Amino acid sequence: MTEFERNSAKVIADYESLINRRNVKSGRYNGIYDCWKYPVLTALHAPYIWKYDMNPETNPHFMERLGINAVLNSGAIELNGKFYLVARVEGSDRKSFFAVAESESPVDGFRFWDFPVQLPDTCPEETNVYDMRLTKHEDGWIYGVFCSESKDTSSNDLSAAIAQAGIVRTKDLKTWERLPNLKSKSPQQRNVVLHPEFVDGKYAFYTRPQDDFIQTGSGGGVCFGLVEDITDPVICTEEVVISPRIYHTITEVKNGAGAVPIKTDRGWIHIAHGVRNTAAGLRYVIYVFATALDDPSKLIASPSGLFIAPHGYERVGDVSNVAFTNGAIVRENGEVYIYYASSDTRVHVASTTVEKLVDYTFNTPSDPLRSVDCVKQRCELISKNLEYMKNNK
Ligand code: M1P
Repeated sequence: MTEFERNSAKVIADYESLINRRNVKSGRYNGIYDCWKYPVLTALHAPYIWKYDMNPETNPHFMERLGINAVLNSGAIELNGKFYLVARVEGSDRKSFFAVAESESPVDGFRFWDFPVQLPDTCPEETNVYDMRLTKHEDGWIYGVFCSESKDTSSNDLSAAIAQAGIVRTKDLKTWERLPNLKSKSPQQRNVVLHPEFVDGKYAFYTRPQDDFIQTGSGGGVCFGLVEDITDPVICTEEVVISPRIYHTITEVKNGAGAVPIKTDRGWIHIAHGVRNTAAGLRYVIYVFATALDDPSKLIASPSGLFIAPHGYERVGDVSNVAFTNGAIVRENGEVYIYYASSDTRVHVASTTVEKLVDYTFNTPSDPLRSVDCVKQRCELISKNLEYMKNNK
């Protein structure tokens, strides 16, 4: 057996056993959602035909020719009973691209299609693309809104970049039409999400204005704005803050919309991310808030604190201490699958139901913002529990 035959056989066998591995619940309990043990996508889920030259004559050592560094932040959608993740795949050259992974199951078996998404090249200055949110819109299209990153040529800083919201649309995840980037008053935008329904007859966007590529500066949080014409997407209303950054909370440094909001009887439930600073650097966690059904820009519930934090090995990766989501699937039977990436390296799934999400969102007390009041809040819970337990021995 040649080196090529031996090594290629192992790579193919390992790949198939990874894709076919069944997932199991991790056993971590909080009553709100179940975490699943194995990541649903990692760099190792990238097909070998993306990386190796499969011809023994030109690749006798069976070397990787184009490496994959990470698979992270994925949009998610269910179509015709199948589950699709449109993941951010980062090559070992640091450039990200989108690729569709398909499965019959929401928790395992995701296999990438042979070819990554080949976006129409309408934006010559664009260097990098990432973090697509997939919105099944009531106009009949599936929209992908993503970060389009270009070099900031007005700056002497080699790393200076500009983030904008790119927009594509598709009916089948195969053919993608590129629309112009979203225009707003903010110099930069990231973490932009399209609302699935028209609001006042217009397209509604959750935005995250920012002064700088990394720092949001004067950007006050997750905002909301309307667009008249999706083929000429200009925010025509004032961008109003709907989930603000708040001192000494999980959103102090910045926050951003995540999955497309979930419509429930009680309101739109948003699964977003918040960022705080620590001596060890930024910490990204996932949090939840709700807005009104008749006015998705009106905050109506703000459960206190974080919803999902990076746990155990999830805390380590290319950008450590990060839990980030940009996709969730809500099934007709009420099951909810939240796809989140850990530390910009791999994609996990947590599962819950609409009923539990509503309970969590509307029955978790909000953050009283001061330690003394947090203690009061906890003491109230303890007292009620002791009373209840005494009377129900
Ligand atoms: O590295 C963590 C995340 O950083 C960015 O999020 P934000 O704009 O809120 O800082 C995004 O680039 C995201 O891709 C990344 O996971």
